[in-house]
Amino acid sequence: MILASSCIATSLRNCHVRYHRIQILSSKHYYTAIQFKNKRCLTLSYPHLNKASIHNSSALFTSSSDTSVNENLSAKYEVPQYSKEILHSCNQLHASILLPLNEKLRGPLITSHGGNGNSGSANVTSMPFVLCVGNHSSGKSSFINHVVGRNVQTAGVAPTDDSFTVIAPGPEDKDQDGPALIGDPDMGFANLRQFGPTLIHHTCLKVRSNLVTDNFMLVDSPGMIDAPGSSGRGDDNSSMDRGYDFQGVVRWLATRADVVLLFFDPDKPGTTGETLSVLLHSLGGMDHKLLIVLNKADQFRKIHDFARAYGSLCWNLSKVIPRKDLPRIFTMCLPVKKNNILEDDDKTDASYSSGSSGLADLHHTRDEVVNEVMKAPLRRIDNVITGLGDSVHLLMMHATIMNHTRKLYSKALWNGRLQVSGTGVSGLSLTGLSLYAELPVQVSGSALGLTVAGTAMMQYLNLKNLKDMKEELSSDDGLTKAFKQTYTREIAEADEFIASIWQRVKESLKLGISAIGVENLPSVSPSEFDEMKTTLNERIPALRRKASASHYGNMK
Ligand SMILES: Nc1nc2c(ncn2[C@@H]2O[C@H](COP(=O)(O)OP(=O)(O)O)[C@@H](O)[C@H]2O)c(=O)[nH]1
Ligand SMILES: [Mg+2]
Repeated sequence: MILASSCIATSLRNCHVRYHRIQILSSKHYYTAIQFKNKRCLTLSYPHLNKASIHNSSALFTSSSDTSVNENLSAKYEVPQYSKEILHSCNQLHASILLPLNEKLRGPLITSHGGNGNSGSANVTSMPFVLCVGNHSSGKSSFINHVVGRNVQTAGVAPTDDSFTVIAPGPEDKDQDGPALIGDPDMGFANLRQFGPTLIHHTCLKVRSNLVTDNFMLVDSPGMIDAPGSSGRGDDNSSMDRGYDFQGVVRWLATRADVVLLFFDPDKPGTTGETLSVLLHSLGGMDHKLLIVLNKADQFRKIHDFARAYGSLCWNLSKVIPRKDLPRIFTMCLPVKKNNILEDDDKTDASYSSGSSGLADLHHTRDEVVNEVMKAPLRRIDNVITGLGDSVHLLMMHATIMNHTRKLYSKALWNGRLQVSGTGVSGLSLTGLSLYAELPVQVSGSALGLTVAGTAMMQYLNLKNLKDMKEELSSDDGLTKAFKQTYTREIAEADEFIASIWQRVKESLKLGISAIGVENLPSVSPSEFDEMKTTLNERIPALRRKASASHYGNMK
């Protein structure tokens, strides 16, 4: 350890880094805390390092200088040029193909521009970001401080924070309140306005300089808690307990986030109803970017405690994740600081040497989670492409069913018109015939009268029929029927994907149809459908290929 410490110290000195002290946190894996002169701490871990390789540790700092330790860490995750092109293409496709059609059909996509100024996409914030949600006091704020390498958020056992805080890198420290954050047209949070003034006053922006992470933002959220009197089961009322739709806000943020962390802790391993409810209602369908974290695992003193907490968490998760295979739970802990000095090294040797090699594993898992978080900028490319595909699927189903509804209505309309005009024409022909045959004028008069009455009756019945049809077509049952008629094959094959898209589309479809009116539904041209199909079948796969690691490898 002394050897490792002195090697790193020499390396830092050679690179002119001004540090205050170096601590080796674990003897099994080399975890190193460097405290800089400005009191900031940086924890580095080298799980694959052994005593031989530690001699060569200077390689780790080859290009380090006072400012470049942080730069090197984040440069590792810098967004390459090709991904900027992909983001640009996605935004262009979104703006040129999807948004105009979505506007025309009152579709399910968000059209008001809350995105960054030049993206043209409302689903993109100005920078990638990581969302932290979970029980109160589960370590969300501490984790954020750990990742950014600065004490930005206040951490404490009592519920310390009731706001959504966006932590963004910037040239100098600056705090802004909710109205400034949401009013900023370039940040991409403008659409949060829809959740009302209470939410706006419960958000804030903290711009901080010298963060380890300078290419993505982090969003800290109010800790979840079952207030006395609330049902805790996430029904509509408890969702509004905070004065705004908490679950809706989490869903809004999670949809746009590049990584979502859901924190639990040993005290309340999943027993907070609000957390489970958020998992069910707000984080559904986000499995690809959701990491479930059981933090503060260093607090377990006995294996039984751990087993009970882990079992309880799995049991609770299984109630809201209806799958046989539960997602991975990242069991980890954070270095607890006292007087700004990292403290968990003595625990390592004292409490974990006796049989359980736990703490080193917990640290290792924490590093895995940090690694995933650091990949947020790279994940953004995949997320944006996924988001584009998702938007096309939603809009395509919306357009297909709306088109079908329009056709059903216009068929009934023309049938009715034909019947009315048929009645009129045949009545008039009979009248004409009676005149031609020089039948008594009373006969011709009655024929004419019957024609007028019959036509009027037909028209009345026709209008009534159309009115009933309009109501039926825009009702829940009518829309479900239209869905079944248009997606017969997929339903027969029990296509879960199509079923999930339908669940998401049906409410906005109903709203769209009633806003436009069944009689005014616009038609969707074959070329518009073709554009969507080409985007789905050719353009998006091409973007995926471009974004894939192998392609990146080829490009180099
Ligand atoms: N022992 C231990 N304490 C932790 C850990 N993470 C956070 N804490 C402590 O738990 C308390 C609550 O943490 P905080 O970050 O405020 O939780 P939040 O409410 O989820 O933001 C603080 O006193 C932290 O120091 C951990 O991994 N182990
Ligand atoms: Mg907090």
